[in-house]
Amino acid sequence: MDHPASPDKPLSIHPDTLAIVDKARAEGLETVWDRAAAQEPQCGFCELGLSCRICVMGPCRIDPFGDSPQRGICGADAHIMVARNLARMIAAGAASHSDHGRDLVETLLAVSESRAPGYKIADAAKLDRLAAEFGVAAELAPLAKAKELALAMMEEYGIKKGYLTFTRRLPAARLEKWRTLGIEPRGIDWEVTEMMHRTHMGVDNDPVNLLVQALRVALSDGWGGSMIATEVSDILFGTPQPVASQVNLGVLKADQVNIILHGHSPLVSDTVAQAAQDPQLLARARELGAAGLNLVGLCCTGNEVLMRRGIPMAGNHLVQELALVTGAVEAMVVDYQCIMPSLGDLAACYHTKFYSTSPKAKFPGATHLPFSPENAQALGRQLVAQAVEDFARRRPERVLIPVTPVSQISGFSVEVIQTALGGTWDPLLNAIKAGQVRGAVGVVGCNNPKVVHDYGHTTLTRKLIEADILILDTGCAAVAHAKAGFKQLEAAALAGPGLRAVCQALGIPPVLHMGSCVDNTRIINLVAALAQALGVDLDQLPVAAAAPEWYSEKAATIASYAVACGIYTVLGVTPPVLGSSAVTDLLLNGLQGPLGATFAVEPDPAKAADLIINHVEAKRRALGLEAR
Ligand code: BF8
Ligand code: SF4
Repeated sequence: MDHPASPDKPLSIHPDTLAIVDKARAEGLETVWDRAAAQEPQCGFCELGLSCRICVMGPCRIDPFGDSPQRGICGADAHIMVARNLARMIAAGAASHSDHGRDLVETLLAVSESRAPGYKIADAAKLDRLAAEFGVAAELAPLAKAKELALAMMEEYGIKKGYLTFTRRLPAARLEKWRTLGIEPRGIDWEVTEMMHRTHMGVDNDPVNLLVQALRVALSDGWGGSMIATEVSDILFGTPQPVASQVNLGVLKADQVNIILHGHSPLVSDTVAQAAQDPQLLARARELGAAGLNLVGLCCTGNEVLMRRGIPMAGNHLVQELALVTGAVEAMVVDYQCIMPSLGDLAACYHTKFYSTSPKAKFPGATHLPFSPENAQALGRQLVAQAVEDFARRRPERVLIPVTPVSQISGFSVEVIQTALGGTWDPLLNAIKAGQVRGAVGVVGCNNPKVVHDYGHTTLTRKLIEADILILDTGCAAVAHAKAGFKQLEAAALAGPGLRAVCQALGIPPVLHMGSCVDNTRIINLVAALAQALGVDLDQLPVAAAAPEWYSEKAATIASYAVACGIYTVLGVTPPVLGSSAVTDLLLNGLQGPLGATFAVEPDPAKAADLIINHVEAKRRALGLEAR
């Protein structure tokens, strides 16, 4: 374990988190940190990737010290075992994002057929742009165009077409590298399915061949499923624009009905947000003594509604349980991904109702209200109406909202950044060329109880902005940064003199929130656009990525597509690969030749910052730019 959990060590850098962990302990409630401690010591075989339960001849494990056993029962050695495990992890991450994207496409189709009363085409200009990209006739009326686009996007999931349309946004040199290596993605479901096939017992037993396919799976996520999720969400809910909001547990209100939107999809949360504006429901809340209806977000559903509606953010991954322990929540509404199965038990300790809404994701202790495009509007209203009634059941003596919120600016889509620059990338490229902005880094990903909560994100990012590096963030990292105040205009003062001047001239913070984890595709689109504008491949740019506190299979997939795009990527938590020298060497060194980028692992975020700064300066030097 990189950062052993210990009762003597602070669990988090944030006062709201620490205060509510104390409350949970005082009330005898278990949280993620207690369960992490109870798992100690974690399995050393599994940490190294040297355990396998792919088939029931096993489970098998391999002795990392060279003693027996050195092979699984089928004969798989350490390299095969580690590569198969990592490949399956990446396939699961790609499947998660891509299945989320599929839900958006199905809803777009339902809208086009007038079957989805809670949804509409919110950004017709974006619909037009995407329709053109997918070869849909420009003269079609909006709904007919939406239908053709939805059907064309469905083909990206299949096996007929053989390539992904969004990859055509990339420089030809990058596509050529992928073709040479055999990793140009052919179809979203195709790549995931083939990966699962190849990791079945007795199929692909060449670690390099397995990992090459794992990169292709990751790219089918980045330039396929995730990108579809982002782009269709923009069509249905609007392309994000800069929006002022707030963050931390202080966004919960002691005198209001509090509803938390948690998970990853904007589909359900948007209809709840619509219902929360219903004057009748607001009047009923007032009748029951509430001052208003307060929606707040958690995790990436929170990022979706923050980016587009300015709904404040209660917290990130490790705060999800604590939000319930405030005792101030009438309803937690979840869809899927990163939702702890412990939430039902915690909700039951209070008056809180816990609602699961996806037919794909049920939870213990949850009231299951399956949403569909057809019923979403009605169910959104039902949820808000019930939450209002439950306000009367709240026990004020059990409520603790320990802090006041921090302000933040969010909503930096690629479109917004380009508009802020005057419609061209030149001002940003000129600032990079002049050395005012040294480069740009995506700091993304999760929380993990192995790392002091949000210490990795904030330590890394603080050092990078001091070094005049612009930060683009998403997911739980974005929440960490917002809580630290990095998303305020005043945060320009924390940046080095060059970046500070650029931020002040443009009226932006030094850390730009680009959205949820599927919205990491906004970052790769931005990097691809900069490469195109400069006439270089992506690996030549002074850019990098980091996931200082990652935990999830999805994060492994994102990191893999970043590297396959040519973006140097530093992980703060060691992936389970050290049991194979061949796999470890491939990830840390072997991809440099074919892809121009590698992974690095550095648990200390201050040292990770140094790695990244050195990388950015080296890339500047190679481009003939002034370097430090
Ligand atoms: O997709 S950053 S903990 S909430 S996996 Fe999950 Fe990680 Fe958060 Fe969003 Ni992304
Ligand atoms: Fe063991 Fe091989 Fe089965 Fe894995 S696939 S559990 S190593 S026999």
